[in-house]
Amino acid sequence: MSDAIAYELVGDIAVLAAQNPPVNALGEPVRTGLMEGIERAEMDGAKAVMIYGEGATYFAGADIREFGKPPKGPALPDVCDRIEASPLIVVSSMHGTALGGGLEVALSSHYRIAVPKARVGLPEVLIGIMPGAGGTQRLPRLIGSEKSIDVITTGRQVGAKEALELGILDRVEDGDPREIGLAYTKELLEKGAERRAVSEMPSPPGIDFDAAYEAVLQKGRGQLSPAVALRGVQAAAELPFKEGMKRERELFMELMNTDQRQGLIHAFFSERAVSKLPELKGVEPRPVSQIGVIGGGTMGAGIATSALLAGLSVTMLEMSPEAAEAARGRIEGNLGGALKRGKISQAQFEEITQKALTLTTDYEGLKDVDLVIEAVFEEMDVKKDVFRKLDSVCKPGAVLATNTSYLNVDEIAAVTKRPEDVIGLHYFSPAHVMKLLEIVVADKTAIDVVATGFALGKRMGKISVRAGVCDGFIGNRILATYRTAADHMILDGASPYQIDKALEAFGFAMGPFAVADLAGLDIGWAVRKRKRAEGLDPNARDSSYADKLCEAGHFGQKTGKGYYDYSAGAKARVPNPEVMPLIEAERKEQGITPKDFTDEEIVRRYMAAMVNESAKVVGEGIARRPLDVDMTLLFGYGFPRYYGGPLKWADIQGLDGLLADIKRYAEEDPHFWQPAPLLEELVAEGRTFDDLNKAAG
Ligand code: T1G
Repeated sequence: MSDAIAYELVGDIAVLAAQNPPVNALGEPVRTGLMEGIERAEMDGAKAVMIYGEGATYFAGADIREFGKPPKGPALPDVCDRIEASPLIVVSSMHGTALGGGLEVALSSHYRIAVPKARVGLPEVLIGIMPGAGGTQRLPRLIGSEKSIDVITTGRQVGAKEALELGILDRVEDGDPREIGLAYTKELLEKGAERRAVSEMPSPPGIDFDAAYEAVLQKGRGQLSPAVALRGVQAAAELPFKEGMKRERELFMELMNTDQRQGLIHAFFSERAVSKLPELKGVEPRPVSQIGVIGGGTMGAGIATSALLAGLSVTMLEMSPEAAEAARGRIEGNLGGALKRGKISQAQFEEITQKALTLTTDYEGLKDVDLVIEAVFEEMDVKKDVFRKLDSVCKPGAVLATNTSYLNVDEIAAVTKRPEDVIGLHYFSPAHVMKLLEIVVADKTAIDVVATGFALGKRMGKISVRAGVCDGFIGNRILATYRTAADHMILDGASPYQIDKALEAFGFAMGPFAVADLAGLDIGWAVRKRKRAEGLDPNARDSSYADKLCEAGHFGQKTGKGYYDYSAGAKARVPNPEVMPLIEAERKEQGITPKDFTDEEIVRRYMAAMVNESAKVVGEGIARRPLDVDMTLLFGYGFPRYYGGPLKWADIQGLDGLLADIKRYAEEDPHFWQPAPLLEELVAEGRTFDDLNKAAG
């Protein structure tokens, strides 16, 4: 008997307990154990079988680590069919998260009970595939086509209460999953309940599947799995069960062979691996329960909101009572959003705003905090002044963090007597919504301060990425490069509107110029002025058309005009007629004869610039691994998740082709298109970025 499923006969009931921590994934030993357990129960003359999970959860799905490897042991659809076909009554008792193949095992049982906190779902589309063990055939027979399309194409988790109302569960009862499972099975036996095979239930009525398919495809913004999964639900309505299962298998294998499956599974494992650094193994973070935030503007208020929602107490320091009150207003506005979305209750809102949040205008108010995050004006002298004051006020061992988005954290640390306590915590606006946190480790930052940063990030629900010190750290440095590639294409003949459209067709929610309008064109203007003041390389291409747009007072959405004219609303995407004349004048001034770009060429250049800079960032050790760059771009810059990130995308495209493109582009502009040494090395050795991820452990 496989030890992944424990077998025990309790009276007439055979109990099968999953023992495969941490999530009872349905790996080969578990599937074999289930097959053996059902057979043994029948041999033992049991009257019923009760299946449940030991530890954190009922089965949380197939073992994703098996994908792409040769199949071993019984296939899950066969295990489900064997469970359902048993002449004994089979009951599943669920807790934790019964997801994917886990829910499919439960659906092949004859009765389903769960504890109130249990959640069920078919999240396969989130990793680029679809239910492949009967979920698209059994669920619609229980809850109908439309509700199945919602559950399956969103991959959302369904709470026990809703699952009961939908008809997925037969009963919800508090208690220990084993106990409530046994009690319910006994009750069914006493009542003489019959086996109840879902596959023998009638097919659900059909709907306009083609219209539903189009709607789901549109919403997926290029992601295939939700729409393909919907065709599985359609098969349940139109075909007998066995044919429907064959159709499900065909569609499942179609998705299993897509690049998007590789990209989404890379994202799944990488978002967990990115915050696990070998150097932090066994390092104790410093205890943090009270934090200080300096500066209550959009960023500071967002950071304070995120910390308050994570159960920390926050002292907000502003320069005047009025500014402090304005900060309180922003924080309460953010919390009001959480209240409206049901993330917090009214009582929690009051507790947070009346007790956990303290305002002060005096640095003394920070003398007892465990950690301070400074979010003041992005100006080095201003930040240095703040850190001198913190150095004199904060208690020994307090962590002193800067939220700077590009300034040199070593330089800031150097003005304190405790550089080992200084770190960068770069949040992304709005800080209580965006999941990315760049943890910028300066030369002298102590290892337990790094561990403290990661512990704080985890507590705030962030995806934390370790970054080294350079201009723009990981994300903004790479952004600056691919944005420059877009600007060069404008000078050479493409329009901002064509570039936005091409990149939105590639999968970005918004193209770079629409994003710039949203963030504010004055930000890019300030960066260009700073870089010119620092001294531009004479070989670097520069342009002034965007500065002229700002000089005319057009900062994007916040002023009503930027690349687009927002008088008809943001969605209308009406080009601002003042833009193209500025661009045409610039081309003439620079003696450029504009050329046509295909959308494909636009995407290729844009991505080549992104990949090349990403390879430099990894090669220089600013990012620990390629997956760190992938997670930064996914969680901070809207990179389409189904590609897995720019470096996963590059691996799938083929690094040799990308390097060849870069070398070709370098013939026109050798300064901008200098191939990354790491990219050249990988191509020469026939290795991939994923090889580096694996080598990093
Ligand atoms: N397979 C393999 N490993 C898994 C796994 C899985 N399904 N789920 C989690 N892990 C690992 C995870 O990588 C981490 O490892 C550890 O378990 C704890 O996970 C036929 C084909 C269940 C809600 O998509 O959503 O069924 O980092 O940190 O926050 O139709 O894990 O410790 O080494 O996420 O408590 C469908 C995916 C599969 C569920 C728990 N199922 N998992 O969250 O812990 S496809 C899923 C989750 C399928 C069938 C198809 C979450 C969780 P490590 P964790 P958590």
